[in-house]
Amino acid sequence: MTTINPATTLDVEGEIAVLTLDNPPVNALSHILREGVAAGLEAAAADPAVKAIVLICAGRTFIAGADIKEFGKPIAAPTLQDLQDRIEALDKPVIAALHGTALGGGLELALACHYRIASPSAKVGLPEIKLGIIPGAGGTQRLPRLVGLPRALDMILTGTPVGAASAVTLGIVDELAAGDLRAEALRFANAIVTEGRPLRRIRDEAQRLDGENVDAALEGARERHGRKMRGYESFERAMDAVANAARLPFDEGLAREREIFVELLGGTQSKAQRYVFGATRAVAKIADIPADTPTRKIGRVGIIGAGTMGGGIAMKFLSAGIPVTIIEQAQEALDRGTGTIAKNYAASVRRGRIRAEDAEKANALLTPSLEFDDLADCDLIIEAAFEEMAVKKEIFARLDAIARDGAILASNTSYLDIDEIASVTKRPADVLGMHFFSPANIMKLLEVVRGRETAKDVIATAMKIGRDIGKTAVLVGVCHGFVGNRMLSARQREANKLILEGAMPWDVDRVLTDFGLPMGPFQMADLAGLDLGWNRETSKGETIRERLCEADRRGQKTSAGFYDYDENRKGSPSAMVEEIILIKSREEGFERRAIGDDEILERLVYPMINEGAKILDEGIAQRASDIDVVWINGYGWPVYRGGPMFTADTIGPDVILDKMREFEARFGEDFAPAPMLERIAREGGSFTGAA
Ligand code: 3H9
Repeated sequence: MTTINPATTLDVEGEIAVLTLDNPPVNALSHILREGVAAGLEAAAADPAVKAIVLICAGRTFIAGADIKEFGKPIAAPTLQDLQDRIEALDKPVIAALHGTALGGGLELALACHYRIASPSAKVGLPEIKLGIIPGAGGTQRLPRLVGLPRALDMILTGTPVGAASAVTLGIVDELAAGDLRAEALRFANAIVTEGRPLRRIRDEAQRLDGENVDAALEGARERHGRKMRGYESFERAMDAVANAARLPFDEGLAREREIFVELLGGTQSKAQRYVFGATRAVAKIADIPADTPTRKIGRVGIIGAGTMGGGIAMKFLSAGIPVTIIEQAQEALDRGTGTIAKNYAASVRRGRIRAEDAEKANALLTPSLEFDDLADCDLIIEAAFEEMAVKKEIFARLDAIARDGAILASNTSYLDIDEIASVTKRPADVLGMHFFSPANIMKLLEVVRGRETAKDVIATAMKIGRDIGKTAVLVGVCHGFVGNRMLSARQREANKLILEGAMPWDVDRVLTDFGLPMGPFQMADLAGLDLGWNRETSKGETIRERLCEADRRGQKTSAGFYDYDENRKGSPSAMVEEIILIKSREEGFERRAIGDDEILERLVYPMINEGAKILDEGIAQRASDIDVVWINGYGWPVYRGGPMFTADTIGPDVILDKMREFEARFGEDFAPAPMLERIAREGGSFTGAA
């Protein structure tokens, strides 16, 4: 065995040279690896005894792509394209042996090889679009030559990898390895040599694209993926690049791809998306709780409350194979809750999202009960009852009496003080918040709320179990509304003022959806129901919302709220709502004025950023990027804008500060700048250090 460099070794077995790459954790194509591949290829090419070369990786995966950490820096030779050129110029076959995830530049390198063999569990894909770029090493040109335009568009526009078996069917991979990958790759390489198989160069295989209807393929892809990718610059650019595979000779298509790649890589969207990639991984790291902190075993979960929230939370655990005891106070509510869970699973089976036997397995793990005492054997108990402190306190006092020693007691409260809830127990170290977002079986975000006395292993366990059930868990501190809802309140306050001053709900919502959010505050309110916490008997009709409820406009469920809804739940502006707003405006003494889109956006977003600065200053969030992860995963902040704090950095903290001061002079203390915003603006710094 020859060591080529710390990341590369070369072995010759009979007539086959095996080049093994080892660059943990994911074999990213860093400079050291590129150098190793170049030198290894050269040595194998020069050795007359070698008839074929196998390219294989050590560790958990084949090359997972270019090294994201090298982006934005000058790329030192040899480049990935240099390596591909060398492989394609060789007169000995090169076989890529794939396992784990062969992604991005990793798959592109494999596509420049003459043959590919893969472990059955391997996945291959071009996920560049998720980083706001397109494949930059021939992926948009070689993949369509193998699989045709529609399929290549699907893979490149969604970034979703395909499994090895599909990759064989599609022609991306030549063979599945029946056993040990290295041994199988050697066998395959020997067969290629013995049979004298040709040196396949995908770049020369244009026949698949002959006669493809390019426009129809693009139109189809736009229909399938366009809505989800609204606002992403990389989408149309990726379509262009792939279309070039059919429209231009290989080298011209490759050159265009490169131009587009470089342009996108230098843009704000890609910067934001790459920042989010890092931010999403950073949330797991907690300053005073090392990664190796022991966690508690969670064998059974208890859930108090079988409403929409409790049921959704239960489904996440059941789907992960964790038994759940769910309790309610009345049989009817319990039946309704378990019925909804069963119905949701049935719908997922119908839509092909899960297999029938998995749904059955999940349903079988659910134990419904009316007995509080049945929670006694649970390791984690999540309270998802009515959002009122007295109710929570009563429940936690009862839990304290029956829960087993070491059980974790969590509240799903969205606003309330965890320390106050914990204070009614004799075990505040075992108490914390686990704030799920509705619908809990779908939304990715989980805010893990750390109380004053919460034990470190309790936090570590909650963060881990969150990840185990597929959530993005973010650690936050105690305050009214934690990170997400506290910032949302700042936005809501301004939205309510804007409609009194002169805007209409649909103006406000449109500005935010144009910005890239899935919906605005009034659409969101209609969806959640305007009567949350409203009571007809005690309603004083003081707010617009109360007046809408009194008019039985209680949101989407009554087909009327801030909007009128048709049978497809499509909302349209309502003359009645306009009237109600105009009356209320007059009563409050507002002289209505035209409010421009810029002002609407600044009035909604800047106070959120200001609140984010306070949250950071108070240590409620560990880092600015955690706030961004909350907003992306809990509220649909567009990834291509990187979250509110990254957005703040792209606008410029000084610009935001000036505007806040102007608004403060015009509209009062709601706009008083946070000390941290002032400090960062003064120092010319940034919140995230990444924009
Ligand atoms: C590209 O290839 C461009 C080309 O077309 C053109 C070039 C000219 N680089 O996710 P994990 C780190 S674009 C550097 O927790 P998992 C990651 O930050 C690239 N580092 O593990 C983390 O570090 P830390 C196209 C990377 O098992 C650690 O590895 N490729 C890279 O859950 C573990 O990661 C992609 O977009 C990278 N490329 O998932 C693939 N990838 O421990 C991106 C990961 O310090 N990667 N790291 O936080 C992934 O999708 C997942 O990481 C993967 C493993 C599925 C591979």
